[in-house]
Amino acid sequence: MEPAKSENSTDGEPPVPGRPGRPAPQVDEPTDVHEPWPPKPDQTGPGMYSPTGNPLTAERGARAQTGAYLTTAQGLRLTESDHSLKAGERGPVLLQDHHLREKVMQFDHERIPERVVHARGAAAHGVFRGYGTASEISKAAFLAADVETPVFVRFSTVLGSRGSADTVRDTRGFATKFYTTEGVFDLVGNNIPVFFIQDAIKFPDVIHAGKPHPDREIPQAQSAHDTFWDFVSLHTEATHHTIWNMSDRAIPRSFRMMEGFGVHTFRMVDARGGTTLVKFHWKPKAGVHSLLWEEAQLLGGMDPDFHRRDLADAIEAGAYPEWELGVQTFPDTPEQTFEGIDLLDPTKIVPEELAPVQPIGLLQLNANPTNFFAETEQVAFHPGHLVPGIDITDDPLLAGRLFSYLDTQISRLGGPNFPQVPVNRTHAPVNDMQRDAMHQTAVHSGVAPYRPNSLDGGCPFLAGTEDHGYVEVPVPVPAATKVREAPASFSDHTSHPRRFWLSLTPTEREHVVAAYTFELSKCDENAVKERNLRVLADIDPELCGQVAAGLGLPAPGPSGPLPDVTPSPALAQIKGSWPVTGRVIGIIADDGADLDSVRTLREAVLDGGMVPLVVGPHGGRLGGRPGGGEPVVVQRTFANARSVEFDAILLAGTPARGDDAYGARDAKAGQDPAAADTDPRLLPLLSEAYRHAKPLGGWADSADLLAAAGCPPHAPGVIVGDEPRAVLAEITGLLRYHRVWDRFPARIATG
Ligand code: HDE
Repeated sequence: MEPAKSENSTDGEPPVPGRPGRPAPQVDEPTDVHEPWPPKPDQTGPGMYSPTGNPLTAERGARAQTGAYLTTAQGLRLTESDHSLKAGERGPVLLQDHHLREKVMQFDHERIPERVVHARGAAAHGVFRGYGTASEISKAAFLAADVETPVFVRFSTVLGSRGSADTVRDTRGFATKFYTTEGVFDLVGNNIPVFFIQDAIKFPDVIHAGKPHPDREIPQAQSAHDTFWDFVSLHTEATHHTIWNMSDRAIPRSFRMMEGFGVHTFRMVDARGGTTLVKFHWKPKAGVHSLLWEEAQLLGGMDPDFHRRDLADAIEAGAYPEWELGVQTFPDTPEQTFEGIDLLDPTKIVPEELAPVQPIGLLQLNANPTNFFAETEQVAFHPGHLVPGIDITDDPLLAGRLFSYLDTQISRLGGPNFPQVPVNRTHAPVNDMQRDAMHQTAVHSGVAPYRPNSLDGGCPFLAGTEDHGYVEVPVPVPAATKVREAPASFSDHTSHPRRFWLSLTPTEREHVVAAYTFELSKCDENAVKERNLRVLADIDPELCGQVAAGLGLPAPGPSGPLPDVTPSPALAQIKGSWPVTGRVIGIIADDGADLDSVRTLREAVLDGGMVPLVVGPHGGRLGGRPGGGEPVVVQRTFANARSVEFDAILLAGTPARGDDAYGARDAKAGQDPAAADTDPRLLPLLSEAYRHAKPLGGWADSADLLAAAGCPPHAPGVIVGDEPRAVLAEITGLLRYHRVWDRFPARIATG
């Protein structure tokens, strides 16, 4: 039935400037007033997901937006929604206003408890394709060659609340839900391969120490405070994870440029029942890259959603992020050690040089969530969601997690029926005989939800292994006495952090020193600083000495001989060259620039799989004068752009000075006279990018502006040429190394 003429189409009604979820209007505002749109396909209910991750089919009967009219939750069409029902225009509001009560009641309960850890996150749908290389060691169906499995991946920070900034120094969560044909498999990992503690019973302690202080609830999303450093210095098994957190790994450039790790050792089971111990690794195709600390801090203020935006923008632009899943494999011996490293200790790694990571499949993220709450917030991961071919080990940290992740959903998602939330639903058939409970949405039929039964013909039936039934590996449990103790190997807390330190390049080590110095300087208690220096002294005297110097405290000596370890070059980040897909290029131009070349360049950047952002002196469009060719749309202005948004910056000449532009005069005060002919708002933008070792390029008369900003045209990574495409080609070549590392000549990476 055609909807009746809407109130929106009444003459004199204010114009409707486009609607959420509709294509942006192609005309300048105000837009034409129009009839209500029919519902979009994805407004008919929570969707299932196709192997490519896109919302595909609507579930019949699911309740969501299913009509053009505004209704109550009961489907009653409403004629008015802006005023409460009152006894006269100025009279009291009537309790009988069912619409007001329903609307406010729903609103009062819109929030659910945020996750106790990993509250802040961003997610995407995608697809995983098995290479088949794992099939010799695991019978998991989704690992077989060319099998495509839909996935949902959520990235997160650990300590901050839901509204905290993305670029804080913290571990990042990397949790993947594989909707396999044999049930859901969750790989709930982090971007750091080790953890602070070896036993789950310490988890509340480490998190209480890291979270804001309970009296004032500050600081937010930080480890730079007394309680964190108090705990980690008293509990030195945290040292390895802590040094990773003080490295650049804890301030990633992008979720797309992080490694992921399963942390614990898992057990794979082949079709004949043979077992292999494995550690999972996600390797980003874009390489592992980080922000500089100053960038991370600036972004925390100017774009607290930087990582969330980056992920969504890249996917929307078609620059789909990819990771290879790999495994390190170890023989499943009774000792469960490899080259002397205890595989059950989650504070230890096995260097890749000793056990190479073998690729077993490819993950691609290719669709953004349709609704943040329904998907990203309500997704519930659990390390105990396993499939045939993958089993757990006796890592005591993992054991506690197997309890925690189910338990936490009871208060977070309000009961045990969270597997029915669309994003949590398995794509395999479910016949579980679970019934009732809060938020039950299924209508189960039959009278015999128990086993054995005869009334339902004995159905559902138990599966054999040949029917993909899950069988725990019959691992022998040694005769033992109950104790609250850890094995002796768990007490080595220094050799692995020392290996990490020794494996970094000089530039990365300098960042580690700066991070420790910054964080410890934020502690008020001298005793806490001094105890941490003693921990550092047992890792490396140089590290300890430099941090102590920064704190203005004496450097203690090591408590004993330093462990003799071999560095693992695989741990360093500054090495190799990488694809530039999804990198963001700022193009600075003004109305007088050669806009044809700006347009050509924009296209070239897009063709290279990167994202161009035109930065102009004002919003709207550049050019558009008669005979001046097509105008160019501006995405950022000189007043609102900061260098931290860009991986590289290009200049289409030197923009004219905007004396009368907003803010220009203030910014100019105190500038070098050499800068007099340039727009002063660009100087900090360029000098900041230069300081952060980003490639800078330009053509036309851009050398003037670069020089004024302190970026000499012949300095490393500053490219000035005549032909924009040639300049772009050189800049792209530099971007493959992430930064122009030569700008730190004293600290050039040797690793
Ligand atoms: Fe978690 N962790 N964790 N964790 N964890 C949670 O589960 C917990 C640990 C990790 O995007 C919680 O649903 C305990 C290691 C990620 O939804 C909670 C212990 C690793 C996420 C929980 C650990 C992780 C969580 C909070 C020590 C890396 C976010 C909400 C025994 C291998 C998942 C929730 C998402 C979330 C408990 C240690 C990764 C409370 C008890 C080690 C990526 O259940």
